[in-house]
Amino acid sequence: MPKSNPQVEEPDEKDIVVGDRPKTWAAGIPGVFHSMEPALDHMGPNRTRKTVLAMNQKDGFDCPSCAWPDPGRRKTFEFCENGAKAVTWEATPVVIAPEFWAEHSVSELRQRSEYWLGMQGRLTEPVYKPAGEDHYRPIAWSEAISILGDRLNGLDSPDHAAFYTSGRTSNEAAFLYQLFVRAYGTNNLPDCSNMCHESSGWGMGQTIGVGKATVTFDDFANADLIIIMGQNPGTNHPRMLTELEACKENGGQIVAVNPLPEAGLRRYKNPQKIKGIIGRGTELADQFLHIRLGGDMALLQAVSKRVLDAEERNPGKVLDHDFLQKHCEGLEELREHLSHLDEQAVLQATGLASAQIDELADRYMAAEKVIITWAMGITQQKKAVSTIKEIINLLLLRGNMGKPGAGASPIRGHSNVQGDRTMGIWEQMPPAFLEALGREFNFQPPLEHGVDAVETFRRMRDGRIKVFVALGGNLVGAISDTHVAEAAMETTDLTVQISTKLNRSHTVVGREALILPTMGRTEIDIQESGPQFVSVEDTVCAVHPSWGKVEPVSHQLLSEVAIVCRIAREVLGDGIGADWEGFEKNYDLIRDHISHVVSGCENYNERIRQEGGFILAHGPRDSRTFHTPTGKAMITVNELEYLEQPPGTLILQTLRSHDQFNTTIYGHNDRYRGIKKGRHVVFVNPEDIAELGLEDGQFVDVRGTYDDGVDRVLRQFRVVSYPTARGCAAAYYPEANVLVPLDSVAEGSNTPVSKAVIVRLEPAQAPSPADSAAPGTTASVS
Ligand SMILES: Nc1nc2c(c(=O)[nH]1)N[C@H]1C(S)=C(S)[C@@H](COP(=O)(O)OP(=O)(O)OC[C@H]3O[C@@H](n4cnc5c(=O)[nH]c(N)nc54)[C@H](O)[C@@H]3O)O[C@H]1N2
Ligand SMILES: Nc1nc2c(c(=O)[nH]1)N[C@H]1C(S)=C(S)[C@@H](COP(=O)(O)OP(=O)(O)OC[C@H]3O[C@@H](n4cnc5c(=O)[nH]c(N)nc54)[C@H](O)[C@@H]3O)O[C@H]1N2
Ligand code: SF4
Ligand SMILES: [Mo]
Repeated sequence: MPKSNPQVEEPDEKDIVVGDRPKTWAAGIPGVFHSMEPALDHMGPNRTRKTVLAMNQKDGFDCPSCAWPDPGRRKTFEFCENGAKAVTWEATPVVIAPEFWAEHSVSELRQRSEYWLGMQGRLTEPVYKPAGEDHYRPIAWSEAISILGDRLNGLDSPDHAAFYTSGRTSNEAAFLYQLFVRAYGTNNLPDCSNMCHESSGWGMGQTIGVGKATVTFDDFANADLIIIMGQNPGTNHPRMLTELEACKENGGQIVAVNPLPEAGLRRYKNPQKIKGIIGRGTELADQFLHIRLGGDMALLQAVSKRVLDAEERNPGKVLDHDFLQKHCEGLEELREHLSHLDEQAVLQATGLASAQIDELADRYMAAEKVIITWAMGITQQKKAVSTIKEIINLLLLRGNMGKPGAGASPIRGHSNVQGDRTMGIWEQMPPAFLEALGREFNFQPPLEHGVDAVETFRRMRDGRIKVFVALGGNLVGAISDTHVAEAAMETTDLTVQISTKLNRSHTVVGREALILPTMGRTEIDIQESGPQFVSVEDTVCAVHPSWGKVEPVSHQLLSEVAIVCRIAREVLGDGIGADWEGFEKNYDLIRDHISHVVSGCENYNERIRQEGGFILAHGPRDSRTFHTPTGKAMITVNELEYLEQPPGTLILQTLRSHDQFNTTIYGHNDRYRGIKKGRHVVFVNPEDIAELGLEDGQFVDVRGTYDDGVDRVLRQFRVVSYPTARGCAAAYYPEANVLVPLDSVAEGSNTPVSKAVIVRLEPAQAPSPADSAAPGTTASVS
């Protein structure tokens, strides 16, 4: 039964408790116990049982949190602590009551934190904020859809609208959404991937022809060596630890490359095993490289150089000549380029010692099957695309691609972000896809590329985007340069959010605004032809069905598919050959079209119903086939560049705590890093604290140094002495987004550089009245 808004208490940041830091192990009993607490609090045992037992099971729903895959053989509990948090956050019976909208103005909601907004419960009815008013009010679905249709059809050009997607959206909804947007006339389809693994897509696409992992689930347990770069699996992909443990048990080794000694990279207490419950668990990392932020490109080049030098000393013994000759090109150019690599520059860039790099190179050369995994520590850097190309270089040298236990593995974030791309959510889909789409639905899709996430805000700023529609997510909360982005969003005429719960993007709006509430993945979706399932793709290209299991929290909710169909009918009428009414009634009809349009998804309805779904074909992984212009994998030459750091500054990365999913804040603890009851902290190496004349626990203002006339400051953050690499610092996203300039983006992918902001720490000053914009993120634009 629905319950209404709880009294939500927010901690006073002054009461932060800083305990042991960091923890030396992840998961185990406290992890599982901790995972059950919020569920039992809100949902009661029945709903908890229905959700938790169905999660990641073959006849259940896909965990809506991260994109880590499921094993072929499932256990009774196939989830982790953070999966449980995501599911209970969504399946909560707490709902926003109709009176809420009269009680709270938009300006007042804007003063609330993400935590408070999310804790208000599920959205259940469409609401509308008319121009000139400061309150949303409930309206009928038909009225909401007709307002949106009217505004879209009233624009001078379809390119004056942008249509965002976040990565929880199902394949079916994503496919229809991009079809609608293209039939409406634009490729303006920014998505969360633009801020996430976009750099991986480019780095891999340009070298091996596919932007997706070249490994399968089973490869992790069978690798001789897994190198984990710029990723914190203990928090962000927790069940990956089980596969890392399996790798160790099979005699494999693990190397972690990270400026922070993250708990999940050190030791793992597997809650499904006795030794994880009462023992010390499994030591994970055999080698830990405490790298300086942004130093990975230099490290990779230095390892490749050592591999090439070893080959020179032992001709024929080190490189995989057969593989290189048959499948790659560019080896000589790389050899020539790296022969000039400046070791001093490498040491400066990485903060490492030569002996540490030697050790990594020796491990790499001793292993026959190597996987390199990575996430945001690599992709959100200025040189991200080149760094990923260097990962590919290193793997290719010894043929670590297209064989069991080896490969390149970007680990995706949102549970279906990869599937959404497969379905055409991209502002730059290739002509072959657009042609197939046009043929199937009898229209001419626009060919000109659309805007990505950063470009959306630039165009808003210039008055060129007037209507903004979001299928999930929280774009103003997630994008860089909060204040610049929010000011841009407020120039629009209409903002529309299709959401499960409230977040900051519902409070920073255009002249008019709509919120359209939607069902989540945990909920049973019944349409005219009967119960429906949707499908998703995980980080290793496994596509499978997802069946909701609990009663929807309100009968007024529509599924994402239904919402997209109704908008499309309103805007397009019978304009293209698409049966929008039929799609809403029976999702099989959508999948029939997916079969015809999306390459690799032939016979989709049949294959998705096979037990466990199916794995998408992948040239490099399956047959060492490379869809590049030359038909070979490209070994590339990339000019080394690393961060210059003026004296007195630190390089700041923005990252996730253990109690959040992106902009969703579940709680205020970061257990593995020893932080309780607060988020306004900046982690700094003790030697840097001393050198800067600061003290552990002191309050500081964190000031960006980017020189474009905007003063970017985070006020009143507490310095926490922490073993991060020298010269580096860390603070939580999304609060620290105020410091990341909109124009500071990765070369070639346009992804915000969220992991390398040059900052100064100054003793804290009292906040000024101009600092009122985002709660908890007092910063000002001058
Ligand atoms: N519980 C939970 N799970 C999640 C999410 C969540 O918010 N919460 N988010 C999901 C999403 S969308 C994504 S994209 C993933 C994100 O997963 P991660 O990429 O693991 O997330 P971050 O917290 O951004 O952590 C970045 C890691 O990279 C390291 N790092 C930063 N800069 C560098 C660098 O220059 N070099 C190296 N070698 N390391 C560096 C940081 O110290 C940190 O350990 O997680 C997904 N899963
Ligand atoms: N500084 C900094 N900025 C970053 C990052 C960083 O590391 N540092 N990381 C970047 C990354 S990797 C990413 S992926 C982006 C994330 O950007 P987004 O994907 O835009 O943000 P989320 O916080 O995941 O979105 C959460 C909201 O989605 C809605 N939602 C949840 N489930 C559903 C659903 O099933 N359907 C619908 N329609 N809505 C739903 C809820 O309203 C919820 O409030 O942020 C990026 N921003
Ligand atoms: S590892 Fe990721 S997908 Fe798997 S249960 Fe945990 S949060 Fe969910
Ligand atoms: Mo992400």
